[in-house]
Amino acid sequence: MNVTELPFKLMLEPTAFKSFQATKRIVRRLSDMQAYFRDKDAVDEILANSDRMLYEFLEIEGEENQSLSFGMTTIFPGTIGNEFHMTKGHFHTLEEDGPEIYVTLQGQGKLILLSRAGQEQVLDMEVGSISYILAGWAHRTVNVGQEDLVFLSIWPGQVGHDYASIAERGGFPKLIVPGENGPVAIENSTFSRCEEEV
Ligand code: PAN
Ligand code: ZN
Repeated sequence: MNVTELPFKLMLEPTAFKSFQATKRIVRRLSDMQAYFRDKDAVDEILANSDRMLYEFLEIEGEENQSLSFGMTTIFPGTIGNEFHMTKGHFHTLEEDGPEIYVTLQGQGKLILLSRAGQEQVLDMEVGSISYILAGWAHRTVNVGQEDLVFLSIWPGQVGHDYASIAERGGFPKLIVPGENGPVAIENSTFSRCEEEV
C-alpha cells in the first residue's frame, strides 16, 4: 500500500518517520558535500578514514498541484573543520515556488535564510519551535548541538528544489561556527551577491 493513498496519523516525535515506509529516503555523506565546507584539509582527513554520514531525510512526496509534501530530517552532530554539520540548502524552484514550515522535534539548530532579493536572516531552532520560511527564501539548517537535530518539514507538493543557485553564489552569506559562548554566525567570504541584489 502506498501510504499516501489513505489518510494517516503520526505522532509528533523524532522517531515518527521510522515507523512506516516513507516514499523517499536520502542520505547525504561528506563525499556528497565536499565543496560545501571551507576547510579542505579537514574534509580530506575525515574522508581518508571514513565517509561520514551528515544527515538523512525521509519524505512523503505529494507531486500534484494542491498536494502537500512532508518530511523528517535528522542532522547528526559534529563539525568539519570548525563548521557544524549542515544541509546543502536550496531555493524552491522559481516556477513552482512556495513557502515551508519547519517544526523542531529534537536538538539545537540554526536556520540560515536568504531571499532572492538578498535579504538574510538566521533563526534559532529549538524543541517546539516552528519556523516559517517565506516563498522565495533559500534555507539551510545547521546542527549546533551535541545530539541529533530532528525537524519536520511541510511544503507544497509541486515545489522543486534548486541547489545549483546556492552553489553558484558560493553558499549562504553566513557560516555557523563554535564560539566561546556557543555557536556564532560569521561572514562567509566565498558568498557572492548578485549585482541586482540590494
Ligand atoms: C527539507 C530539506 C531537507 C534536506 O525537507 O529538503 O531538510 O535539506 P536539503 O534538501 O537542502 O539537502 C526541505 O526544505 N524541503 O523543501
Ligand atoms: Zn525546502
